[in-house]
Amino acid sequence: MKKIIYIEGMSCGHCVRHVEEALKELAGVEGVNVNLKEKYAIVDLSNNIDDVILQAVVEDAGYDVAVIKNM
Ligand SMILES: [Cu+2]
Repeated sequence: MKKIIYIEGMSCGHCVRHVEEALKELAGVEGVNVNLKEKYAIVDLSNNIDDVILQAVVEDAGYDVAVIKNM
C-alpha cells in the first residue's frame, strides 16, 4: 500500500534526503519518493505502518506533518 505524507519545513535537497533516509529506516518501508516543491512524501509500504509512527519519524527528523492519507 502507499501513503502520502504532507510535510512542512523542507527547503532543499538536503531536507529531502534527510526525510527519505529517516523513512527508509522504518521496517516495512519499501520505497520513499519526496516531492520538495509539492511538499509531500509518498511511501510504499509492505505492511500498514500506523500514521502515528510515520508522523513521529518525520517529526524526529525535524519537520512537521500536515496530514497523512492513504493512496
Ligand atoms: Cu534543506
